[in-house]
Amino acid sequence: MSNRDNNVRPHPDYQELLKRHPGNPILKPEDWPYAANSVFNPGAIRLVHTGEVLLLARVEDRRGISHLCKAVSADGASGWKIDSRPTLLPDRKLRPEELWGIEDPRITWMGDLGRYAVTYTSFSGGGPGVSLALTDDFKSFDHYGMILPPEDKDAAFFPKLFGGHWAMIHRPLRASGEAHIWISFSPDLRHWGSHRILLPARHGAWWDARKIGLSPPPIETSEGWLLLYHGVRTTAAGSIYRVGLALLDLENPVKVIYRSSQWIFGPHSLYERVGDVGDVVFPTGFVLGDDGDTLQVYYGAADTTIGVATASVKELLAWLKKNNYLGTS
Ligand code: BMA
Repeated sequence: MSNRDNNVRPHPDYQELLKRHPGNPILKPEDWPYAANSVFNPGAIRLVHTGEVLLLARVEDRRGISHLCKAVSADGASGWKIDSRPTLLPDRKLRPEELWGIEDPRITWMGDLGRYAVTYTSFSGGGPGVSLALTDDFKSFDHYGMILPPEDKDAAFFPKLFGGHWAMIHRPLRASGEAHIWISFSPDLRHWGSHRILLPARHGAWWDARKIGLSPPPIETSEGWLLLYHGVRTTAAGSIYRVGLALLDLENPVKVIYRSSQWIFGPHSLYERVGDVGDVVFPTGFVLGDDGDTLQVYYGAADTTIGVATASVKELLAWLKKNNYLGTS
């Protein structure tokens, strides 16, 4: 542990682009209506019909197996109504690929389908892969099963079609331990192809060397698709999970326009530094405010609790342009 805690602010030269909510962590295992070891890495969406914020949290029990549970709030920070029972449980009989649980959901509203898509990690006997379920109400789910085999995770859909094809970002892992961010396309959400690397991990001492992955689903802005992505820095004391930015072309999302040189958000406060897995901030969801600019970013803190931080899309884009470096070395 370093001396960084809740009371120590970053140097003023570092612009604080993501501002932590003063009530963080906003959701903790103690808040759950039933026994939970940890609640973290939530998918997030603003419900189309009510405007409420819905989180689908990863809940880990004391066997080590995760399931998903929803929490709904009017302002996205307080007054959470949490399901009294798990919302989506792994089912090892019906879906054997969910043997060791389901984790880290991302949610996209698919306007053309009029349904929500939940992409999540299924922890199978052969490793983690990407699964998909569609839902109208977060009560019943249409399961598509595992759509990308192990090892793959950190997947989310774009909300729109590109030339008649759906697009998904995901993160396969190589046997060497290296992991880049990929993009793939599908005519039907079930069969995926045209795979290619979108953002390669950097090399050497970089904050995002060797292993990176998508954080929340892509955010549509007037200048392109804004990505928040996590980089994993391996140190003698363990891994540090931090978050950077990239911007993709609006019409052609395989084209990367900018990529941040520095990270914009890292483990800093005590609840991010200490927990089941210390030094982890892991954003998995966002909602955009009515002003079309204010982002609420939801993240897992130290694989134990859930935090929210606020950012301005305009500020993020302006900063990204000034801190752009597309190289990898
Ligand atoms: C990653 C993910 C997350 C987790 C993070 C830190 O590999 O699988 O579920 O938050 O590790 O432990």
